[in-house]
Order: sequence, then structure tokens, then C-alpha cells
Amino acid sequence: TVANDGVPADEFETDLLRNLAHQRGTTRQSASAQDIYQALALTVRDRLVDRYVKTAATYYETNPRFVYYLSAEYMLGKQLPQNLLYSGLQNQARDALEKLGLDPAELEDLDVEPGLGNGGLGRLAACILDALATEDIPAVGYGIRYDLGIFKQTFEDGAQVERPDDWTFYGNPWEFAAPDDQQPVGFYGKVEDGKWTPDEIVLGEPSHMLVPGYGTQTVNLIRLWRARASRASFDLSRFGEGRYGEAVDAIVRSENISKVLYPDDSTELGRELRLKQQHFLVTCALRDIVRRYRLRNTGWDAFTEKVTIQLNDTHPVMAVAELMRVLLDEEGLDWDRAWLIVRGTFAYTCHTLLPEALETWPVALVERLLPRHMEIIYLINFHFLQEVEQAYPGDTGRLRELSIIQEEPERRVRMAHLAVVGAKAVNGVAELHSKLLRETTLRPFAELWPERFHNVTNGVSPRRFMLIANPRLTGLISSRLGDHDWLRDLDRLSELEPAADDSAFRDQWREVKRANRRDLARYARAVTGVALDPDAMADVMIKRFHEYKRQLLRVMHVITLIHRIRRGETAGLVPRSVIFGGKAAPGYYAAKRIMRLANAVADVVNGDQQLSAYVRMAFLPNYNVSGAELIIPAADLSEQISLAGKEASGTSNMKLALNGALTIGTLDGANVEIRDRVGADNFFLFGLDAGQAVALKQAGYRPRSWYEADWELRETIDFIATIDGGALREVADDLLNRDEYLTLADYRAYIECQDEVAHAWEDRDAWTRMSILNAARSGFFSADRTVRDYGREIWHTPAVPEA
Ligand code: 26Y
Repeated sequence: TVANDGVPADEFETDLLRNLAHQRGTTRQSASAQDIYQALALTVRDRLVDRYVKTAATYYETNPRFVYYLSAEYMLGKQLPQNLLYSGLQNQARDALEKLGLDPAELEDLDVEPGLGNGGLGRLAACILDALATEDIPAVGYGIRYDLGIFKQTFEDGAQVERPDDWTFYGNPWEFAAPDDQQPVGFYGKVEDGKWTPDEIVLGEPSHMLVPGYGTQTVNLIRLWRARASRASFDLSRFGEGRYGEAVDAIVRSENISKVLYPDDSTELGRELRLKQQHFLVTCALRDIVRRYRLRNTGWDAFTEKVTIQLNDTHPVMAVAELMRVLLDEEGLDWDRAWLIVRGTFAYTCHTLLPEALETWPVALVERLLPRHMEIIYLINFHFLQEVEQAYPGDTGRLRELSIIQEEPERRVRMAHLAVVGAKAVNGVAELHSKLLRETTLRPFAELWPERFHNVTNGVSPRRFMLIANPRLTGLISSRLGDHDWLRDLDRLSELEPAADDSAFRDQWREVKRANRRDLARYARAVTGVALDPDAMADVMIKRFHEYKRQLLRVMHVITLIHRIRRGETAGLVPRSVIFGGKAAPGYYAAKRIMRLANAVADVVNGDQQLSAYVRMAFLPNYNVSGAELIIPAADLSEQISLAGKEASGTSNMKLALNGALTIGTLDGANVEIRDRVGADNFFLFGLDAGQAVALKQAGYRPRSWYEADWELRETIDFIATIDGGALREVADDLLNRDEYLTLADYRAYIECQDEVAHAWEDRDAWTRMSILNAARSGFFSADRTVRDYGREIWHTPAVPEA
């Protein structure tokens, strides 16, 4: 059950008014909405701090093993609704606000979500922190407090326009800054006798936010670092000469390190500032980890027993070299001892299969920016290659493919190799992904050290994506299961299975979906002007825009429908709301072209009565965690249509299945496991599998022959070539000449599968049954289970509940 602090409403009201006075310096009469919001947030925060203090005391007392999660990204979502719920203050707050004549929804609008991530990887980090606290596992998340989060997306003439996300403009009531705890971070300079003298020092200033667990007293922390100029960098001589601008330049340069999140979810090659960000995060985090270790331990013997550091992709992998540097240069340990500690501390999660997304840094850049780290990486590589030579005597091919240094066409540091060499465990994020990592991307490493490789299938927070996002469905499920406890024990969703055969329950389930679609329609109308029909099937594709994810295939189905409707072939069609959400990297031209196409096709269908009887299309701008919370509960159909072998896992697939959407998808990422669990009969499978996709490419794929062989496909591509007076002809040309992601090869299978979907939707009762079974059988995809898997296989962390 929800923990309830048992605070009477008038006490909450007193605290709120006190915070309004003492923290905002204002009165009820002259308070702005922002004042009230901030006072409310502080009132909730105060209660969580009390819990945090107790958690910290328990941890201090028991001196447990900690998980330190290092991630360049966190997509936390709004804090107010979550913290109200987790603190058990929801009712008191509602009553107090009502008494004061205030509207909770209006105040929630003022709560800004910290968009400190790009997509799946960033949101996964947030789900994992939520689950760690919920499972009572001692943990701290480390990240960067970007001034500007992921850009805000709008559309102008159908094209994406990016605007800065100044998320702390009015101040962030959820964080505690500690400017007295700044850590120096060095850059550039020279190395003499293994001692590094940096040329530039930037300060890392931490601030922390509280990460409460659900249904437990545990409150953990996330510690985010921002860059501050050291006083030395304020160049007084220039200032004295009246050259104020130049004096300020150095400050700006330092503080730029945490200025902005890189808005790319695939490689942004060789950007010096990005490498600076990574080194900055890693240095600050390690300094903090060592400080915390020393609170209760002396010497280094217990370090690997007390500390485990999870690296979220390669972004924080410089930590391997930095910890070596600290142990060798600052602590005076010898190489072998230091290396044993490092190798016993880190674990690495890989989130991709695309070779082009594996980070590498030019040796020349690392040498210049981090000269001592470069030396250490060479030494690590030297020792490692000796080990390889022993395992494969005389095999220079092995040495070349395993080496941390890539030689051709330019010398580069392969961060994934450094990660595997420096970690005790490596994991992929879904069964298929982990298997393909072992067989392809990291194959030589898996052959050398098979025992180091694991799978930990991703999961999502049931609190964020069911309880908070979908209170109607959560209420219905709780009424059936008899309590709320399933939100901490998601396997209990299986108890819903019998309800799939209960027609009264199905009616209620369908009513919930309809009410959620109605909410979504209201929102879509407000932001796009498109009027969706709440009775139409909500057919949803929400994820970053990427060619491999094949939003284009989704649009091609809509174009096919356009032609069929115009020809009068409407038998078997069902009304659909085709909903898109997602951002494209600002420099990703091909993805942006596909967005423009989606918007152009939306204009065609929405502006035509005959067409919009069957299809309406809304591209909801600025998809983020809050957008997900609105769209997912309404969804009937979940589009998971990436080319097989490209999507490491996917997580919207899990969120949607848990909320009763049926999946139309390929055998990619976690789709495979979703289908295994919900049953093949309750999942719309189509398309090439990963092996077939590779084979087709190897055999010499000619998209044009697919175009020639299928007249309906031809009509679809010709439509793309001519829409808007040929403005998007490049999309069609690219499909015909390249089609890197085999869209044409999967087109026919996809269309036929969508026909089956429409047919299934016509038997609404059978559909509802499948919908219930999808939710009932998806409990595995809780992030709590993910965290337990990490705990068992990799971290070996016992839970430390409050005494
Ligand atoms: C190198 C830098 C530009 C970069 C920045 C962000 C590279 C990658 C990323 C983000 C990657 C990402 O979000 N990957 C996704 O991670 C999810 C969680 O594991 C997976 O579900 C999803 O398949 C994968 O694409």
C-alpha cells in the first residue's frame, strides 16, 4: 500500500503556508502561481528529506555494498506527481489546496520535467534508479546537470524546429546544490614521470535530488554535476586592462561543459566538448565515490566489496582510466593491485548493435585533452594484448581486432573495448541483443572471456507508466487484484488472466481505454488542431526518429490506405488514429525528411472527409516523458517495426504492452521476449528476422526489384515522390537506390499484417481479451525485475531496508 505519513491536512496546509512565507518570502494574497507551486514542491520535499535522513543513517550504520550508476543521461519525468504519490501526501495536498482555493492540475503544469536525456537510454537510467530505491538497494546515480536539456520540438510547415529547453528558468525546487563541495577537474597540460599537471582546472559543483522508492521508506540520491569556473580562470590581468570580454571568456569556456545535452542518440563524432563532458562526469563521480567509501572504510582492501559501478553505455567509460590514475598517481598503488581493483569495480551495459554507434575518440584528441589518461590506456592495452598473445600465440589478426586502439584509417580509442577490458561484467539489454553482441559486435571478446558476458533484459517503472500515467487502469487492476501491492511485484499481474474471460471486466477495461483516448484526443486537438475520434483505434508509434526504427514504413502503410480508400476498397478497414511522437537529432537530415513526410501525409488525410472517416493522423510535438504518460494509456496498437537486428531492446514496447496495447512488430530487441510471454496469438508478427535481414543484404539487395514486383508498393513510392510538388522526392529516391533498412522488403508483410490487425479490431471483445492478456503477461518487464537481475548476476547487492 501507499505509505501514508499520516499528516493531517491542516498540518500540510500550515507547512505550505510556512514555506510560502519563509522560502518564497511572500503572502497568500500576493503569491504568484509559481510561488505556490514552489512552496508546494518544498513542502513535499521536506517530508522526503526526513525519510532520506533515515535512509542515510541506516546505510551509515550497516556500511553496505553500494551500486553507483554512472550515466550521461537521465530522463526523470515530472517530480511533483511522483513525489506526492511516493510520500503518501497526495490526499493531504489535495485537501489543503482545495481549502486554499487552488487547482492541483494548474500547479502540476508548472512542474517542469528535467529532460536530461535523449531517449531510451536516459529513461532507462531513471527507471533503474526508481527500481533500486523501491528494492531498498543502496545506490547513487551520477550524472550531469545540463543547463539546457533535450531541445523543445515544434513544427513549422511540417519541419522540426528546435528551441532551447531552459528547464531551470524559474529555479528547480527539487534539488539541493552544494557549492561548498566543488571538485577540481583537470584538462590539457603535460605529464612528467607519470605525474599530470593540467593546464586548465574546472570545478564540478554537485547538486542532488531525492529518489524515493515506492511503498518503502528508502530514499536514495541522484547527484548531478555542473561546471563552474575556478577563480583562477577569471583572468584578472585582462580585467585590469579593461578587457572585460576576454576575462569573461575563460569563465564561459569552463561553464560550457555542462551547458547543453548533446541531442544525438547515435554517434556525434569526435566532439571535444563531449569528451570533456564525459571526463568531467567521471572525475566528479569517482571523487565522490571514494569520499563516500572512506566515510566507513580505510585502505583499499574492501573497495571492490563495497563499491560496484555500473557504466551506462560507453559515455562514462573514461572512468576506467580515471580510477587507475587515482589509484596509481594519487594513492601510490602499484599497477597490478590497482588493476585488480578496477577490474573488480566496473560493469558495463551496452545499448546498441550498430557499429557506427560504438564510441571512439581520436588518439590525438585524448592525448591533448587527457595526456595521463592516454598513457594509462596505452598501458592497459599493453598488458591486455600480452594476455591475448598468450591465448592466441602469433595471431596478429586477433590482436588487431581486440586492441583498445584502432589503427586504421586513423588512430582512435575504442571505448567499448576499454569497457570490456576494464569491467568484471558486460551485458546487453535484451536476450536477442545480448546474443548478437556475443556473436557479432563483441564476438572476439566473448570468445576470449565468455564468462564475462550476461544478459539483463530492460524493464520500465510500473509506477511511472501505470500508476502515474494510467490511474484508471491501475484502479481497475487494483480492484480486481484486491490491493495496490502488485505495483511493487509486477508478476502479480498474472492474477488478471482469468479476468480476460469475464465479460463485465472486459467492458470496464474497454471503458478505461476509451476514456484515455478521449483525454488524448482533447490534448491532440489543443496542440495540433487535429480532431481524433475517441472510438477509433489508437495506433501509436512513439520513439526517437531513426531510419532503422522505420517510421517511414508506418507512413507507407497510411499512404497505402489513402489509395485503397480513394479506390473505394474500404471493406475490412477500421477507423484509426495514427499517432506519432518523437524527436530527430537536429543534424539528422534523413530522419527530418521522414518527419516532413509524416506531417505532409497527415495534412492529406486530416483535410479530406472521405479519408478521415478511416484515418486521422496526429504528430504530437515535443514527445517527452509527460507526453508518454498521456499517449501510452490510450494506445490500442503499439508499432515496434524496426529492422530486425537493429533495435537493442526498445522500452516503449514494454510500456505499451503493460497498458494493454497489442504489438505489431518484428522479431527485434525485446519484442521477441514480449511475444514469448504474451503468446504468439496475442501479438502481430511480421517481417524478416535478424538472420534473414543479414542474408538478404549479403545476397545483394536491390530495392528497385521489389518496387517493380509490387504495384501497390509502386503506387506508394510514387506518391512520396510527388507529394507537395515533389518536395520529398529524396525520400523515394533513397528507398529505390539504397533502402539501407530493407523497408521495401518488409512492406508487403507489414501491410498484410496491418490488414489482420484491422480484422482483429472488428471483434472488439476478442481484442479486449488480448489486450488484458498483454497486460497480465507483461509483469516481467518491470524495472524492479531488471534491478533484481543485475543484483543477482552482476552487483551481488543485498537489500538494506530501513530498520
Ligand atoms: C554517443 C552519443 C551521441 C550517444 C548518446 C545517446 C549515443 C547513444 C545514445 C542513446 C542511445 C539509446 O537511447 N539507446 C537505446 O537504449 C535503450 C535502453 O537500453 C534501448 O531500449 C534502445 O533499443 C536503444 O536504442
